[in-house]
Amino acid sequence: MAHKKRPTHKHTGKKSSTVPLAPSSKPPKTNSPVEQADGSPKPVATNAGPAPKDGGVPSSLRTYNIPDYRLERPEFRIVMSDEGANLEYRIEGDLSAPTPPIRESKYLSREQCIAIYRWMLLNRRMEVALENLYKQGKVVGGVYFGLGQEGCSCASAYALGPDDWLGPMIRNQGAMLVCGFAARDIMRQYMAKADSPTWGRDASSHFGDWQQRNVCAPISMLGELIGVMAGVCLGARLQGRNIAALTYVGDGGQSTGVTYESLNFAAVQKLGLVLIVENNLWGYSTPADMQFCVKDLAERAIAYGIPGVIVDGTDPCQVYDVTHEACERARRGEGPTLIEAKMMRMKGHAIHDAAQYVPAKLVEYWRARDPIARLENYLVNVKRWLTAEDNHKLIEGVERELEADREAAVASPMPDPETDKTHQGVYCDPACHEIKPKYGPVVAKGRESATTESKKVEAAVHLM
Ligand SMILES: Cc1ncc(C[n+]2csc(CCOP(=O)(O)OP(=O)(O)O)c2C)c(N)n1
Ligand SMILES: [Mg+2]
Repeated sequence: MAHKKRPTHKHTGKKSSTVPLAPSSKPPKTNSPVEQADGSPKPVATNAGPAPKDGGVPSSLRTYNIPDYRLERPEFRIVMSDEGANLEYRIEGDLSAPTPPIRESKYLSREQCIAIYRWMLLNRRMEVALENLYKQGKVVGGVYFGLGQEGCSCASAYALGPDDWLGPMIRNQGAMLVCGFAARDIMRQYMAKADSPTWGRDASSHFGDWQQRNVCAPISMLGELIGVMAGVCLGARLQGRNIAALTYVGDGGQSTGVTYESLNFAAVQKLGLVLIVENNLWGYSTPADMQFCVKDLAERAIAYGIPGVIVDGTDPCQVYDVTHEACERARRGEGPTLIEAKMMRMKGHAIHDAAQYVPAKLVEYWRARDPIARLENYLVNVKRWLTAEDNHKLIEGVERELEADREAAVASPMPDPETDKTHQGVYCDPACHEIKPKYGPVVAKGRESATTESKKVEAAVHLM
């Protein structure tokens, strides 16, 4: 595996809030009735129960709030009509609302916003290139896309610090770019080339880099990566450090048993897991409305006893701000956060799926909320942080980089099983590499009592 040091994203010194997930900056003007007078989001009240006759809250009923940063709250449902060959999904509700603006970030500087925009562009253009490579017969297996989800993927990874970890899933190729993989690494991987991150042994997204970039490989069994990332946090904790570990699960995958077990474990142990539930409205061809009964998946946080928050997954500023605050919480040792990012998967499940089951009106609605077009408009026309000419140059730069990477990846050799003696091993053996703690000697430490004297013990835990 080619190792490259994990890039770090310098913060501009804009201070973070110590109150987790409570926005204070003035958002852009909007007609949307989703804000309170001070500009903070009107929380979603859940589990309120019937109001008592005198207007007070009865002591037996509890009320929970989930902050919701979105600047619009679309109200529609995807319902199934008919059956068999006539099965059809249709929309019930209103899809006529105008596209909301980008919410002003509390933390991101001009340079950082532009950097995220560039990552998103690279993410998208790389996936277009991958689609073409597939059509040219150069890809071994399928291709997965994060179209429409680039803002969520790139802006969340951008919030990670140098000691934090990433556990990407299939829609998070953008996050892998942000965390130091090059487009050519991802392209080589899809083409199963000899110099791909797994030397041609896997032909899609199952690769990471635990040595340099702090990236755990995706796990196809949905939800399983959450426990691994909780384990990474626990490993770091045993070495005396609280870190943030960011991972993702879909609206479908979040229903798995292991998601519950892992998040509950992280909550109880106060591990720095940052879980983004990518609610992209579809799990394969099943609409989210047919997968669960809660209105918002962030509500699930209540049952774990951790903070939950809703963001517009097509607004990178919202995604960055909540992920940044969740990471800070994690690094302070305050435990996990569940972030629900609402958006739509704008292609089929993978390249083989034409997604004809998705109602055209829904595609139109979300296309108007394209994260790249909106951020571009925000940077060029709203903030005037990029001139049209600079934007043009930036796009050209991305295209040049991508073309060079595409050419390099195509020119890479295929593996030769006969002659490749170095990379035959599928499993690690003791001679393969040394497994050692990353942050320091393992210390046994009481979770709650920082005053308990730490006891140094032999490194008994094999991390990763
Ligand atoms: C435990 C488990 N069950 C089923 C699958 C098969 N599977 C792979 S992707 C997928 C749909 C996932 O939908 P979602 O979690 O919403 O993620 P999205 O593809 O929308 O990003 C399914 C059912 C799996 N990989 N793992
Ligand atoms: Mg989904």
